[in-house]
Amino acid sequence: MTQDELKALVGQAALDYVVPGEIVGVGTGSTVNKFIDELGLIKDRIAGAVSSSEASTRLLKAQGIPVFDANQVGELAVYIDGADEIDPRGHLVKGGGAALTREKIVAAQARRFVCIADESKLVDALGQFPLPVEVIPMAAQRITRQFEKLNGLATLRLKDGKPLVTDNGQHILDVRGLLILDPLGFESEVNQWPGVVTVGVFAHQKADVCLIGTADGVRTLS
Ligand code: ABF
Repeated sequence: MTQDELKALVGQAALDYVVPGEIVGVGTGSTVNKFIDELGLIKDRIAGAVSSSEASTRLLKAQGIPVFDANQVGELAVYIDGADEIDPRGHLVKGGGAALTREKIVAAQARRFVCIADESKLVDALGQFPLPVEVIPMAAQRITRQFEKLNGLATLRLKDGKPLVTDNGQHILDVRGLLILDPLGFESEVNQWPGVVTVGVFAHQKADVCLIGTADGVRTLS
């Protein structure tokens, strides 16, 4: 099966975790886009969605699914989102889609975080994928120097030759060369560096269930 078919497989499997009549937390990325397509087919069985990005909001609205602001709703039953890396304990690297801040916010609002991904995302330890970190622009150089002390090489993410600006008006550093053996400790450490908005390690907000698309079907890790 192609990677796209594996993404479609888990996008459909995630429907099993949608609670009828509830508002669904929806992530960002190409795998989640497959889930949004499936959600559109059952839109009459849900109350709507809380979205983690402007991109997902556009796709949800195109499916005729009402989109609520996070402040309009209380606890969500479930949050469905992809990832760039998944370790054996469900700790994630996220942010390849530049939506990590709102993703972490909506994940924190849900009772259950279901991560959907193809098997290429499974790793023994986080860090091979360049770690996304959303930063306040004025702090980028100092944060870059702090990552150098951890043997990390941070580069500013560009789009059309200019610094990418996130939905929150901030910039993204992608950090190469890290080996994150203590995701919880690493997330806590980097989170408190001045100017860091969100670090793309989801350990405090790790996935409760991972649906992994494989050639033999969907593997459920929990
Ligand atoms: C999003 O899913 C991002 O945090 C992560 O980078 C992305 C993975 O994208 P894809 O499903 O396209 O591989 O939540």
